[in-house]
Amino acid sequence: MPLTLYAHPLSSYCQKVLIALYEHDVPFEFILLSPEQSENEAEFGKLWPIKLMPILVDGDRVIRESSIIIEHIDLNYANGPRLIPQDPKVALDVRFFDRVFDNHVMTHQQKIVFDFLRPEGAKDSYGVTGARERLDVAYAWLESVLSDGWSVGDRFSMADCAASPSLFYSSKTHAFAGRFPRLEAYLARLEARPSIARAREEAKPYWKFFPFAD
Ligand SMILES: N[C@@H](CCC(=O)N[C@@H](CS)C(=O)NCC(=O)O)C(=O)O
Repeated sequence: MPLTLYAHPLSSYCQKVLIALYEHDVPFEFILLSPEQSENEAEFGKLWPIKLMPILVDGDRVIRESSIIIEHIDLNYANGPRLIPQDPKVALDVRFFDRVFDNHVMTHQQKIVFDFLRPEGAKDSYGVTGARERLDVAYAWLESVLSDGWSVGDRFSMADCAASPSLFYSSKTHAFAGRFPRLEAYLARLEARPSIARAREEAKPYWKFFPFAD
């Protein structure tokens, strides 16, 4: 039975999973989640009442949470080098960096975007200032640990799938160009990767909906 991904091309966490699917060249059906496709949204809500995309349906299994989806793809459909290395110690590093990009970059950059979308009178400038401060701390830490390769050594991994949308979007919401050269160079390497370029290309028709689009 083919895999089915419920997602939207502009969503950062969906891009994270799309990159993994493209890395392994896994065929799947894409179900677009958007207000215009209410039947898709209704089905999605039944499969995952928390309603955070993406989710992957594989036969009678529903897999939620982007990192778990990538682990599932890597475990069952790997086609080429694994995104979670089989050496458990290296795998732990990959999972750690995956958490860093999700929790300490993506979360704060999303806070800035969601606050921008709030109506006047409901904005949280204190929270946004804190998010920007935390991003600067995360950027500085990443700058101090990143090498000239990927997040974990010289092997592309799940951590890089997470890094790509996190850093791409945060570079728009809270710029690091000119301040953190290693981070900037790492994002450029990510953007040149074919799986990532493809995900980015597919998001282009929706780019106008991103409030910090340039
Ligand atoms: N921890 C989740 C986060 C997923 C997430 O935040 N998805 C966003 C899109 S990037 C979403 O569905 N937002 C819809 C909403 O907040 O209502 C994961 O890793 O899959």
